[in-house]
Amino acid sequence: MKPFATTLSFAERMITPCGQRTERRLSHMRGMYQDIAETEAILRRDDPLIYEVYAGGVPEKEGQLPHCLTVLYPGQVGDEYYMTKGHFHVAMDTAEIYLGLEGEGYLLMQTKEGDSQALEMERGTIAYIPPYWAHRTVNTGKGPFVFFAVWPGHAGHDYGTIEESGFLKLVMERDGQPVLIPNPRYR
Ligand code: M6P
Ligand code: ZN
Repeated sequence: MKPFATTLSFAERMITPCGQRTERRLSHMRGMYQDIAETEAILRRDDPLIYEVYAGGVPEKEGQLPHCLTVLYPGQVGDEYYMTKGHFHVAMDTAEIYLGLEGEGYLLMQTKEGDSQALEMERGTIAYIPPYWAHRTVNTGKGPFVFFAVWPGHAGHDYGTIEESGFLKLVMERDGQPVLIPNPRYR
């Protein structure tokens, strides 16, 4: 492999050239939002784009540092703000760094032992996700929440655990403000 550089376009909210662009629509997140009836009602009308991920083109291999740009759009399913699926790393003892670039939101984290933490993120926030912590971002702002992420190449994405158990905390709008509440469906 040879050294290379790519361009993070702040205006266009993308990395060029981009290794791979992944689109997550509401239909890819069925059952992840609290209000399942509202999810299905929205899906009968439309399939909104929740977020996009632009990969920087580095292979997910030991020794490498894959990185990407995530653009999480503003919106809600019922009272719950748009969010990413969230994941643990398959290699649990691997960390990750997020750098906030635009907009605002929360970084929700939790361990399999039931510890939970939420960090507020905005432009300039460097958030450190330690080994063993699952991570999900939530957009609580009016515009796109955009952040850059870097993680070890052998980490791998485990989505199944979160699909089954959910996150400990939900980020909901109450009286126009984001509030964190315990997830009644967490298992
Ligand atoms: C961040 C990183 C990526 C991740 C993306 C979207 O940019 O953690 O590895 O893919 O967010 O989150 P998710 O994979 O949970 O949908
Ligand atoms: Zn990760």
